[in-house]
Amino acid sequence: MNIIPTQQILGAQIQGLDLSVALTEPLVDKLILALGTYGVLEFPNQTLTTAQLKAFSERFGELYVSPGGRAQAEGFAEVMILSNMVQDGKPLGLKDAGQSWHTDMSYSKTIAFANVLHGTVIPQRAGKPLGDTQFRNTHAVYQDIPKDLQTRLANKTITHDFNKFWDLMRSRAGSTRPALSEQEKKQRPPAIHPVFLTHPITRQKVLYANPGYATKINELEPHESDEILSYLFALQLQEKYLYSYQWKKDSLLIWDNIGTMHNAVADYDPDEHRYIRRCQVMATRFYGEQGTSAPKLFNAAPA
Ligand SMILES: O=C(O)CCC(=O)C(=O)O
Ligand SMILES: [Fe+2]
Repeated sequence: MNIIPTQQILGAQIQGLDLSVALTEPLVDKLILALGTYGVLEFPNQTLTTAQLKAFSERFGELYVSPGGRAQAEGFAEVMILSNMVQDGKPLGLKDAGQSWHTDMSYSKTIAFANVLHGTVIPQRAGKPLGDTQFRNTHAVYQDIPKDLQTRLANKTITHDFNKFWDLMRSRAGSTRPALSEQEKKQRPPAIHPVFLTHPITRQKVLYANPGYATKINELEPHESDEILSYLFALQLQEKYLYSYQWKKDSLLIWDNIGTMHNAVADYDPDEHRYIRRCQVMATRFYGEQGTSAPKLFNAAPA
């Protein structure tokens, strides 16, 4: 296996692995270390059945099953389809997933660790791929927060709410997202996490405050909370933290949901097709009863 860093703020390409066959545990541990270090890993030229994608993803931790059952791959509750394609009048998947800056599952008590996506149909125009997935480096953002603010927010927490992102997406022109039912709202109550998390792999601090789900800093007056959240959102949206991943057909991408936040670029039309299968790996291996305030740090098994 070769790890080729992009030399940008995030990202590395992993060469020389066939992900359709089971990897050894030391190799998986090396990938977990690389994921913490580079935030986004691309594995080019992978041919994977849905069962193989699930089997590979499971090596990183427990897989998420969406309670609504939306856009599931047939026969695989843990695999979701991201696609704008329609067959016999039926959408093949979710067509507008993640189209604004967010961190997967920050609204959940059990947060997400890694998202695994395998892209088999990538839209193109004039020879250029469309539908990039963009990332920002939350380790680098933390480093740039002024020391006095780091200290002030060190013991503060943020409420993350699933409804915030859903309502934002619904308010967009052309959205076909239905309003959430009372039951769906109950299935995803808001969650509270520290403003800064200790990353379980790098052991460094990250800012955990994404614009998609973060609604308030719980210990501050509302006007102060609004002011500081706006500041933190603007800070992390600076260009210097940005890495834009341009999709290649048959690439598999894994990203770390603790050390990055992301955005799916909606720059393609309905007849420019995209088809990606996805497994969400939850961070249960790092967070026990204490939740996100006390991570179990990652230790690679001896090779
Ligand atoms: O489709 C993409 O590029 C990313 C969508 C997204 O936000 C996700 O899968 O979590
Ligand atoms: Fe996402």
